[in-house]
Amino acid sequence: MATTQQQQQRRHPPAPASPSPDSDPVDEEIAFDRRLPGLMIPDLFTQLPPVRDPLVTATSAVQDETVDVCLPFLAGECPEDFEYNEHGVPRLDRARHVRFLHQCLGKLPGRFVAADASRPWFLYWCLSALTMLGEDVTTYRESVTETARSMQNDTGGFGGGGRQLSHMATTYAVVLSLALVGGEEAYEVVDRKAMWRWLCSLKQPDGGFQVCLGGEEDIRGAYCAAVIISLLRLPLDLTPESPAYTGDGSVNLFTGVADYVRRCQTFEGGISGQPNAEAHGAYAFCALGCLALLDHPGRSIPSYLDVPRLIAWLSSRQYAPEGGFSGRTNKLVDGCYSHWVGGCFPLIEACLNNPPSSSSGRSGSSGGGESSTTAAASSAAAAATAATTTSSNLPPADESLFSREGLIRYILCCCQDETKRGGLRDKPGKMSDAYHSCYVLSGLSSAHHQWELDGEPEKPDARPRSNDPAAAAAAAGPEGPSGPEDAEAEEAAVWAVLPYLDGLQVFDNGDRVRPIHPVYAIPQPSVRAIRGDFAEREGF
Ligand code: FPP
Ligand code: K
Repeated sequence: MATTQQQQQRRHPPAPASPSPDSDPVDEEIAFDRRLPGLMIPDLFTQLPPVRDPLVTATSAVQDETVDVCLPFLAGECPEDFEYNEHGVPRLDRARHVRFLHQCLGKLPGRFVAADASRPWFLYWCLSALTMLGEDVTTYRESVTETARSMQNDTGGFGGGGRQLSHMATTYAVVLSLALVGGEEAYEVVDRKAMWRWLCSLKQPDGGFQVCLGGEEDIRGAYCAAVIISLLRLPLDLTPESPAYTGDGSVNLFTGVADYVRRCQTFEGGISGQPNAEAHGAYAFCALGCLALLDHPGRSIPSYLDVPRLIAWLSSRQYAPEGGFSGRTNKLVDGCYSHWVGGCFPLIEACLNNPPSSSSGRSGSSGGGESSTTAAASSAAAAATAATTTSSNLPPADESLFSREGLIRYILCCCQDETKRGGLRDKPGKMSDAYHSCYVLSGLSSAHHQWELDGEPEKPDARPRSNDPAAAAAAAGPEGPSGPEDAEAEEAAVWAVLPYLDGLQVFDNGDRVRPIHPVYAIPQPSVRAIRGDFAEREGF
């Protein structure tokens, strides 16, 4: 543990001496922590920021406490059985995390009765985390398929368990879980026609979605609906029973969604759950994911959001010395925001670096790529992109828009449970759980990879672009590299992934986790498989 003197030193770092004319400029720039010989850890991650607000409040006090619990982990000082590399970064403890996650999929202790309605979430969190760790989750196919079946309602959608009301979040979690275990028997559980009717009943005249019948309308509803519609390739037409139905074919499931998302951007630049509420990182991810499904994200994101202000807000979520992200202004870092906030950056980077070619407009289909596109769908898609700002109007992201090193340090140093228990967590002192394991690893995956967008699916360069075949294979996962034959011509954008190789790599090569699709948050091959399966079906 850090001594009190060391902690004092950190709290009041000595004022940097003004550089003497003959001092080495390189030395000034890279000031490694000299108190821990052998470990190369920049001061940024071992000291308090040089500028501090002297006003002490409840908020600043908990922030200081958080830094105090994180610093020893970041400085390579504890716990003793963490094996730190020369950068002061511990290994990813795969074996323990895998064991923890398998346990979470088994029988849980009685106190988990409070989480009964979240059972679909436990499936998704564990299956997704295991997949990112390289585990084969098809062994769960049968049990997940049967569990999902028991959660489905005849009136469409999935509840948190048998005889529970269908909810957008539990339905999203079940659909993703079925996609993760994969296979026709899993996909076939979904009653797509009932699902479509149920989604229509949740669609609101202002463009958004309620999360359940008579429930609240928020941006989670919009994102979950877009993911479900896209993965299951549901038609966009509205049923006459839908609250948003107009009768003249001018409105469909995607109409007004982008505008609803626009209304959720706040004065801070971040995104709130509903218009006129507080910006929160979880909703920023929902906003970007949702827009990315409505059209090529290089068009839809800059058309509906003030991207520079959003980037400023997202960047302000990353703290030093912790390196991790907070969910909102004046709150604490939490490992789960590695995904909710960290997962926004690859999406934005891809948009800025691969703007859609101005000539290639929409091909007339929904961005969700649904196959039975109707005239209404096309007109909604056109309406969704009526304002056509593209990312070509914004400067490219020449460098990473966030500190990948900082996030990786926070995750590997502070978010791994250091006991035999395993699993990943919010911050030191908190218990690991399935939710944090999933989203900490999702964030790690975002830090480990970079995504590129190709708006013209027919082009033969949709495969991972890398001169290093091993790196390309690693990025593609065990299913092998994605060839152009996988590109779905009706998708608004084709995503390609590369391992992120720029800058200093502080983690060990074997610790790179599998990539997940930046929008669906499951591996790209799983997305292709389920969408490919439903593409072949006529109607329902
Ligand atoms: C604040 O919690 C948290 C929120 C306001 C939103 C949380 C929502 C999600 C994590 C996921 C939504 C997305 C989908 C797809 C369902 P807090 O006050 O405990 O935490 P904080 O202090 O870090 O803000
Ligand atoms: K929290």
